[in-house]
Amino acid sequence: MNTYARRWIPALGCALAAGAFAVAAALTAARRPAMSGHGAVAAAPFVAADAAAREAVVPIENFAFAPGTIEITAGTRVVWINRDDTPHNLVGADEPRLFRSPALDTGEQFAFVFAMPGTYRYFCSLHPHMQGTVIVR
Ligand SMILES: [Cu+2]
Repeated sequence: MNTYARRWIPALGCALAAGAFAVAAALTAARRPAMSGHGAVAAAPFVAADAAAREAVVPIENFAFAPGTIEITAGTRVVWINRDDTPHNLVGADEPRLFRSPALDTGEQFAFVFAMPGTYRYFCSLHPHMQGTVIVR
């Protein structure tokens, strides 16, 4: 093996490994897009072309939206699920109000598709200190 080949083969190996990792990450993200808000946010660049996977889930736990701020791409459906024993709801904070959910009991969910880029604040009108933000790119 000459010096040239010895220098380049490890570099090629690294590039292939990096590519394989990116594909594996994309597959993982596409199969599990809805387990948490954080995961869905991280997955967004990988699954943007897959309409079925464009969903982000925001659990409501311990009187908080978790995570409180999510970043998604336009067209993503956001699903909030109440994991508390107390009813909560979701109200768009800005006028005109984009959405206002009914009170969600334990295990109930509410979904909204964010079609347009922007920053959308919302809160729980039953507990106004519960606030969240959806950033749509
Ligand atoms: Cu609440």
